[in-house]
Amino acid sequence: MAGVDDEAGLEAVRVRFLGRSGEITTLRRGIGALPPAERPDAGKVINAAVESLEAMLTEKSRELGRRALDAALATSIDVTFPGAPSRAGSLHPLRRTLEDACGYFERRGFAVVLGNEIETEYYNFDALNIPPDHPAREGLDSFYLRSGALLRTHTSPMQVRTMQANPPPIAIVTPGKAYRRDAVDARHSYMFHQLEGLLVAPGIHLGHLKGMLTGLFRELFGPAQTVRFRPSFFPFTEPSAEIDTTCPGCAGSGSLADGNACRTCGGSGWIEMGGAGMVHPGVLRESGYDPDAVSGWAFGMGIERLAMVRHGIDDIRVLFENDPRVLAQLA
Ligand code: 2NM
Repeated sequence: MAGVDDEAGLEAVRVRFLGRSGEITTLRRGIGALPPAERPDAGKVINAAVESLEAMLTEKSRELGRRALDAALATSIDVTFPGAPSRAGSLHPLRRTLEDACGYFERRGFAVVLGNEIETEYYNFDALNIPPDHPAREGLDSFYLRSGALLRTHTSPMQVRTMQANPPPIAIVTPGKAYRRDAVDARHSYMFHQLEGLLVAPGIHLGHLKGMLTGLFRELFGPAQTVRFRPSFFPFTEPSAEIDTTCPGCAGSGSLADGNACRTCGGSGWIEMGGAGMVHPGVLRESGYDPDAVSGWAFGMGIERLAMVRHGIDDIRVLFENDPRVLAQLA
């Protein structure tokens, strides 16, 4: 029985001993030829042999059945087994911040305008009142193509293009990629995402922008945000300002609960989010608008910076490495 490893082998054993001309069957038939006194004992011995053989055959048959089942399970799919739960994906934190910021402006009547990342020097610089000797124009600061075109250094070219194609009033935001020849570190990347806004109509002033930005930062960072303008300079705006908002890391106090200076804002209570100003009369004129009839504000900020402040990220590279474990935390 030890050598039997399939049902056919088992049947061969059964036939050999218990079949019609099997060894035990033959012995049993021989009982009638024995002297009557010996028949009962011979019958008992034979019956015992049959019983024990049948028990062995049954046990062996069960063992073969178990082995066949194990082998079948090892190579087949158990459709009743619970599946591994599928992980749901999520929007990248940059995309979510971009969509939330654009949504804020769209709900207030602004149109979202997208455009080419390859631009001409005219739209990227000249039309924006950026002089020929400006450092941004040098090949060291911007990516030029052999054709003389370049990767846009901001999304402002789309704002000029939109003004040239549409009479005032105009209310747009232009989110998208911009490129500068910066070395990559915790705060810089050669590619980043910009959100620029533009509102041109009769009587527009910086107070309108301050109100819009206050609402934007409250939506992205929390209800206690305020906005501060600091004087600055850009060729395409006059006057120009840096945009600060209440530091969400210390609620504008500049210090933490333990008495130490807030590390997010360096203790000032404010963080810089971008630049802004009243669109320069020369830019309006170049766009076909009359600077005596309309005025407009414009602003620009980095979407990476917005997302970093929003999520408490201190290194811009986190947003480009796309480690799924990090992205899952930011979902
Ligand atoms: C900024 C800061 C200030 C800006 C100006 C214009 C345009 F096209 F209307 F002239 N678009 N964006 C602007 C103004 C951008 O980024 C820091």
